[in-house]
Amino acid sequence: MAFEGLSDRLQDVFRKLKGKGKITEDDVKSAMREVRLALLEADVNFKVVKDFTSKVRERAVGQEVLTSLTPGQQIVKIVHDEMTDLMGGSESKLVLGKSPAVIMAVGLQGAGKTTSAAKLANNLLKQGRRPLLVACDIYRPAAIKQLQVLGEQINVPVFAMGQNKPLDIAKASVEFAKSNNRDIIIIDTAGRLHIDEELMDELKDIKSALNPDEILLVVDAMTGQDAVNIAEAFNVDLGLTGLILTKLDGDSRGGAALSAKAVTGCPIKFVGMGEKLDALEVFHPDRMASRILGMGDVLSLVEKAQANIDEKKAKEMERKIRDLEFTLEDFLDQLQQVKSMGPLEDLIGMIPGMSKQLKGVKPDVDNNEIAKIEAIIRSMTLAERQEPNIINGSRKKRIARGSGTRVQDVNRLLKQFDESRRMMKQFADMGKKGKKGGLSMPKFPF
Ligand SMILES: Nc1nc2c(ncn2[C@@H]2O[C@H](COP(=O)(O)OP(=O)(O)O)[C@@H](O)[C@H]2O)c(=O)[nH]1
Ligand SMILES: [Mg+2]
Repeated sequence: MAFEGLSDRLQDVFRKLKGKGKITEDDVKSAMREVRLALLEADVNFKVVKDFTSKVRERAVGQEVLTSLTPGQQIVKIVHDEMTDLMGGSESKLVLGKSPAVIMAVGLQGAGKTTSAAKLANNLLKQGRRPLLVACDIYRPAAIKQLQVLGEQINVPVFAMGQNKPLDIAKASVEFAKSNNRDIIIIDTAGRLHIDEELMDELKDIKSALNPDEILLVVDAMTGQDAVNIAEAFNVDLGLTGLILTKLDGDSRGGAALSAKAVTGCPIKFVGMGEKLDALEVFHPDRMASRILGMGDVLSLVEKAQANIDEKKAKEMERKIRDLEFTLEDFLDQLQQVKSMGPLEDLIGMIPGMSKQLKGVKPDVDNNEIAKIEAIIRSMTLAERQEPNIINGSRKKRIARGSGTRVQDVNRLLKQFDESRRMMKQFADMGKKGKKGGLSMPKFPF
């Protein structure tokens, strides 16, 4: 995960302050000196660092005293707020006007344009839009093929015209979108190893012809300050509307995420968190600041859970729980959903305090535990899943044999299931009495 070094160092700084009942100006000064070093080491632009620390120092020294916080917590809060501000304050949404709306992905070679274009199409598709991917990187035949393969994976059509001029392809794609009822065009453009004039001219021509709603620069977070310099250059020539910062799942030091907005004025709109096509996240400055400061990222966690749990199914589940109709079959279904949220390691990293504690601990156990439970339920007949009471001794033996587990394991699962079913009913009843009454996530017995 990116930011690890920065995150650790900042947490050390704050730990020193936390125990203190009173914080002197000297404490603040020395803390800010360490924050400054930590940021510079994370490859944050030095001018940005200077502004940042002086803002924090000013607020920390002349701070309004919040009675609910200790002085140490107040400084953490000030740093958090200023860091949020630094990264743009609040989320910058895509602004898509006309139909078809046009999004252009630009950037250097290898930054992640093609992948991000497909990820973005995938996100928009999930929001009920009808995107069209357009292959304007004509210089390598493999680039067109790459986009076509990705498009196929997510069921989004790809408009390609071989090695025709990118400008002509872009123009033709608008007509194609209109006659094929696609409402968003996402143009994957060519990149070079360095910024060059010929490429810039090509991009400018496409821009003037299509008047894109969004021109998103895709930059690799691993390139640190270089990413910011690249962004500045593209912005001067093209007028960017936002950035997509990729490879934040790698061990980037984080400098690009922290400096980009301040240096270029362009907000980061999305971050790439992996090679898979669902690994593009909306960038939330406040959550990113929380993550960097080791405050966890509860909101992202909640959102992730929500996106993966089918709303309708959840409602139906809630009703079943309330009426005690919740069966092992449903339980299995929910396990699938939890699994679809991704590896437990990722989720754990987002829970406050957990990432630090669990560093180096392999949560394999839990994944194995899930696999075991799944195997046991799969070895049951449908009748058994729906009416666990009928599972007697000989049935248990059969189930254990079928799932490669022991009778004790089957017993434990049945007991846990029974307990959690009772607990869930209590929660559901409580929810019903409360204002909203929504069980968004079931409680699991492990
Ligand atoms: N780990 C990781 N890899 C990424 C991410 N985005 C892109 N990549 C990888 O980076 C490489 C270059 O991506 P590509 O989309 O072809 O770059 P392009 O030349 O700008 O079109 C590919 O191997 C991608 O799988 C990301 O967010 N995380
Ligand atoms: Mg490409």
